[in-house]
Amino acid sequence: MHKIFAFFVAAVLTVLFSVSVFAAEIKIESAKYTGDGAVKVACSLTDGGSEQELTVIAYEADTDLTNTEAIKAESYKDIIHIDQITAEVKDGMLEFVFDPAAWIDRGKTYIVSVGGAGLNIDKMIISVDPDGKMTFIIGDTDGDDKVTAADAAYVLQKTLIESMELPIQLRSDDWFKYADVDGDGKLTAADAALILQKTLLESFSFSVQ
Ligand SMILES: [Ca+2]
Ligand SMILES: [Ca+2]
Repeated sequence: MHKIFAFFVAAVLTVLFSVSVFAAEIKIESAKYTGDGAVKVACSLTDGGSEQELTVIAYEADTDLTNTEAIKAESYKDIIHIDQITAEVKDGMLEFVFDPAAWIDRGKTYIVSVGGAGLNIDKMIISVDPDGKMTFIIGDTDGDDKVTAADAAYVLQKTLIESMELPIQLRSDDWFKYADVDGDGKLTAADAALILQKTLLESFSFSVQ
């Protein structure tokens, strides 16, 4: 009986161990050039301990693609940074700053890739400058290159809680033009309604487009 119990405990521990090793998911929430040569990255992490070993690679994207295409494309040019760091995890979030060895040019597209043992890999465009190549679709307030009901929900939330930051705010200083889809200079429920309309009717176009 004890043997069966011991086997059962071992089996449960094995499952728990493999879940804890492989279940942690990292997601880059923002990756932004600080203006003084460094890049600041914030990530959310599930199942993390108090610190996490990370592998960080940043590279110049190869082509003239959209943000999503550039991230999907495996081909890239010069690696501008490669590093292994230990980041402190607090409330499921971690932040780190790195200084790319190579100069970051405003006219190019850069991608930061973060991963580690037992972690998935997540990638994001580094926002170098609003005048640079990084652009989003009008109405895409979470910056995933698609206009969905989630974008409308974010706008509605921001009209209710002004201090709330839209995901696009973390990625572009030029965020307002993507959110104020009726172009009246204010962010209101009307903008959210129009974004929702766009998700229902593909042919619908915003007045600012
Ligand atoms: Ca979106
Ligand atoms: Ca508006």
